[in-house]
Amino acid sequence: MNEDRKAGGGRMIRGLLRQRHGARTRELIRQPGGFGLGQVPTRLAPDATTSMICGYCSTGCSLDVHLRDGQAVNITPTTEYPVNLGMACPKGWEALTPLGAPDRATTPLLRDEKGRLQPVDWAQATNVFAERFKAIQAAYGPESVAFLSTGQIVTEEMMLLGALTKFGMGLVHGDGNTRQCMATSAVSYKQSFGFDAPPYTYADFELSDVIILIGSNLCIAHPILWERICRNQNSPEIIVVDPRTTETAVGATQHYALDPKSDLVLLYGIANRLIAHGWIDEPFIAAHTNSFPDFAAHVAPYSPEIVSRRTGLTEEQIERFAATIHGGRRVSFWWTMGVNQSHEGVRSAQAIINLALMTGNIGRPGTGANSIAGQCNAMGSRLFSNTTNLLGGGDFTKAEDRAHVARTLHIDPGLIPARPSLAYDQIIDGVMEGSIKGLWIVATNTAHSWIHQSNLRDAFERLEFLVVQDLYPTTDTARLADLMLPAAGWGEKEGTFINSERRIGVIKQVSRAPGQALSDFAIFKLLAHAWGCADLFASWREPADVFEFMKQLSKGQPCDFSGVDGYEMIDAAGGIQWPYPEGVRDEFEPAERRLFEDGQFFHTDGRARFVFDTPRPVRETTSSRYPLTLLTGRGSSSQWHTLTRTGKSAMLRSLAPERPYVEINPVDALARDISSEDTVSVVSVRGSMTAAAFVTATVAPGQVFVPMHYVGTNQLTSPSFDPHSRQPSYKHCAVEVTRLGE
Ligand SMILES: Nc1nc2c(c(=O)[nH]1)N[C@H]1C(S)=C(S)[C@@H](COP(=O)(O)OP(=O)(O)OC[C@H]3O[C@@H](n4cnc5c(=O)[nH]c(N)nc54)[C@H](O)[C@@H]3O)O[C@H]1N2
Ligand SMILES: Nc1nc2c(c(=O)[nH]1)N[C@H]1C(S)=C(S)[C@@H](COP(=O)(O)OP(=O)(O)OC[C@H]3O[C@@H](n4cnc5c(=O)[nH]c(N)nc54)[C@H](O)[C@@H]3O)O[C@H]1N2
Ligand code: SF4
Ligand SMILES: [Mo]
Repeated sequence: MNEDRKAGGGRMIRGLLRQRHGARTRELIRQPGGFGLGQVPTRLAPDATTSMICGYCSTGCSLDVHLRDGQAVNITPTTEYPVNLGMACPKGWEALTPLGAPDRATTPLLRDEKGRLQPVDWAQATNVFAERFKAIQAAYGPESVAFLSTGQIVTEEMMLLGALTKFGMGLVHGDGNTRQCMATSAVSYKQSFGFDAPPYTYADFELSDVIILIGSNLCIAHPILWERICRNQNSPEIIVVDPRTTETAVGATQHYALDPKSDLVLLYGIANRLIAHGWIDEPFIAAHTNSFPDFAAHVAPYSPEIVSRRTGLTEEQIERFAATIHGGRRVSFWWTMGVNQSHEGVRSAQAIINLALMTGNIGRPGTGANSIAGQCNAMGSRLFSNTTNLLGGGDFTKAEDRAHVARTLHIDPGLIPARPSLAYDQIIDGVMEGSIKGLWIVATNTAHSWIHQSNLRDAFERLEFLVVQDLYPTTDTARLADLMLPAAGWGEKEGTFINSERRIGVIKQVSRAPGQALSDFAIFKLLAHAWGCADLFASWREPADVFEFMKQLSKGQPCDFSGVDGYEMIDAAGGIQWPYPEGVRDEFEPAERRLFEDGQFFHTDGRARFVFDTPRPVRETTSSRYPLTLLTGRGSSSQWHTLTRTGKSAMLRSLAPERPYVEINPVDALARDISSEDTVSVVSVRGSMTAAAFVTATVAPGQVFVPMHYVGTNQLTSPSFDPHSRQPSYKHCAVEVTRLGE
């Protein structure tokens, strides 16, 4: 029945296309998988209820989707899922609404001679894609075309995109929005543990007696994880380290409002106190780490007096922080963008890891040095996007890793580049300098979210061909496209996501994409045909085939999940955390698992490393002209990034201010004669935005905060990057705020 429905839908589309297009399209649509998910009705029974993972944040809640007549009509949170235990945030409840938005892209759009985007059919769109990018490669070399992708499509699609571009189209450079977000965590873990491996399970939120949140506004950005903390029965100490008095800080038992970007100094200062008081786990350090003596020598100068001067915290606060760690039996350290988006994010994240290692707070329930991810599939992109890492967490520069991928995918190893990609900022620089002339952007809104927008817009003007693949032709990036490809969204296709605690979960098709929009998977397949490299992907018929390749690629890696049979098994288990290797199921059975319980890390000697460095100055300090420090981040739990999806829901819109706003301290407001609701201009040396003033003591004097959800925000931000992860430092630049006329 379900198969019949699928075939019936497929027939209809095929009929439609046959009438419209010529021999080339007929040839394309005869290929298996050419047109697939996205256009066909769901495989589910017409009135089914099914569960699937939410398509917004990395928490990875499970949602029950209720169908009527084969179409999803409503959502309730899944009660039996180990992640969300029956809870969901407003975005999850409203997840279907953006799919029905009136501005969904329903056909490919091509810019005509007059500069207008005009509807074209898929045959024309895919041919133009191949012709234009091939012509650019012929003129400027294969590396003159690059792609930018995402942590918001299913892993199977990321893997197909990474393989198509690099093994089929001869591209070397492609990065993703995960660079803006998780690059720092990935590099930190690799250097400290030997693999990009967040060690925790969410139950640790409930098992800790001291929970330390650094640069994380969990209440807003991961509300269900905050709910997990609220369920903790140990009356935990909750420490929040954030320059702002966030919603999370208000809910904490201790708030350390340090000066922006002084985390590294503070964390070294805490290590200094722990060592001075003898509050360290010497047996753990001796058995499972190396380089501790060097680290101890490094932090020796970070006395409370010096740290107090450089962080703005008092010596008593620094002592109390250290004593709280010592007083806990199960101490967990958690961090997000306040740490990662920094000019010294990697060393700051590692300073957190060092505190966990030196106190033996890792590998036990309720402990860990735990990076919380951002997007629903950031963890999938870290392993399978084929950008920084070779598919499956390998290394492009290692011949044996390339051979493993070539063997698994049955391709010639010579097709695999022996270098990783340039990072996002280097790709933009390449566009600016003219070495990159063609760019393909998939599921990210670069023209809003990238740092230092005026530079980005200049760079984009130099592109010869820009392709944007999105749900909406109305995004700031899609408006700049020469070719816009209409994609199916979450709920209109299938595959898997990996959440923050390494749990693989399944996404299903519960709704039909509008018009001619296709799943990203189907679009990539069509483009492979148009490019002439479809043979490479002949056995990649649908996402489930790619999942099999993913399993094989993971084999022997710390993320090995070769023991997972397939989507049905994941569903039945309530998600499965990696590792889950073949043949050893019993010991991998518990629903909640953490890493390093045996004290063995992933470096060849089995030991974790203490990595540290001298703190560096910020790129841009305040001045008399720009006397305020701008912080940016998430504004509310109902707003998602650039608002392309959440902005479509009247309910979600009603939960947050629609007008851009800037939070400013009463002292600074008074000095500028600014009251709440006044229209003000926020100006940096690079650009300006207009906003409503929100006078509030939640930001300290000398600091202001603007949410990232408004397109003006990144007109202000300064192009500063961590040298190891190349992650942008979105949360620090110098601005002035002035009142505009009445
Ligand atoms: N509602 C909602 N939820 C989301 C998202 C969303 O857009 N909307 N996005 C998702 C994604 S992709 C991500 S990456 C996560 C981000 O989740 P979070 O990282 O928790 O969110 P942010 O607001 O970006 O930043 C967290 C905090 O860092 C603080 N901060 C700024 N500078 C510093 C500093 O120098 N030191 C310290 N210690 N803190 C500092 C800010 O004041 C802010 O409160 O959220 C995810 N969840
Ligand atoms: N100033 C400042 N800037 C920031 C940050 C900050 O804290 N401050 N945070 C940074 C961080 S952590 C992140 S993660 C980035 C996020 O930045 P973006 O990735 O640019 O933000 P989104 O709005 O999530 O953009 C995703 C796009 O993909 C589209 N889309 C959704 N689903 C699909 C799909 O299935 N297929 C296709 N083809 N398209 C789809 C959406 O419509 C949307 O246009 O922003 C970064 N920018
Ligand atoms: S917390 Fe995250 S995963 Fe859960 S419902 Fe909200 S957006 Fe979705
Ligand atoms: Mo993110």
